[in-house]
Amino acid sequence: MSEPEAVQVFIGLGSNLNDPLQQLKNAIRRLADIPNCSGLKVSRFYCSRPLGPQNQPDYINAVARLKTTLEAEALLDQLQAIEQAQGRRRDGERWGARTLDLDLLLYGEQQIAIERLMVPHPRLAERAFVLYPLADIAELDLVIPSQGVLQQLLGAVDDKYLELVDETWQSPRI
Ligand code: A4P
Ligand code: MG
Repeated sequence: MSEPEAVQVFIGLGSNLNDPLQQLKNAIRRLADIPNCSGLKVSRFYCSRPLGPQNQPDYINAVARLKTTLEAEALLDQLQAIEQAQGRRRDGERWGARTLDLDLLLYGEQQIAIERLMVPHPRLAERAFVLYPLADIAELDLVIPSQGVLQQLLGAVDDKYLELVDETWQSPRI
């Protein structure tokens, strides 16, 4: 039987608790260990003002790219296990502070709308802290199904509260 073809996926990383930059670096190492994945590529790190409740620290955000033969839900299971391993608690207010949030932003060009998984991530196009790191590692003509083309979305988003983190860390290669 032939091998299933690998799909290019993009994952959004965010943290604003317990040393956010280190949280992201630890998460990237764990992403590199997910089975049936290759081609890890990681954006630069960005500091962003919280979207949602303002009484929480600023976030560090980044985006990672993987190629995987895992189904989308199996990949989400892996992402949620990494969130758990890094002390993520889900009893806070909506959009409240978190040690680690991993969002499956894009799974190839597939659109998925089930209760536990909406892909593309529904709020991707409005978020500079997603679009800018995505543009570090994706082609600008990347199509985001039902939302548009990356370059156009970048041109329309408000980037006032986004800053690049000065960082020379080398992410693992797989
Ligand atoms: N879920 C559905 N679709 C997805 C997907 N594409 N990827 C479900 C991951 N999970 C998805 O998520 C709630 C449920 O969404 C999960 O059970 C999953 O099955 P969660 O991680 O428990 O909660 P959440 O992240 O607080 O919810 P939500 O509404 O997804 O929030 P967002 O959109 O992730 O936003 N400000 C800055 N500056 N930077 C940030 O990174 N992040 C958020 C969270 C708010 N403000 C922020 C940032
Ligand atoms: Mg989330």
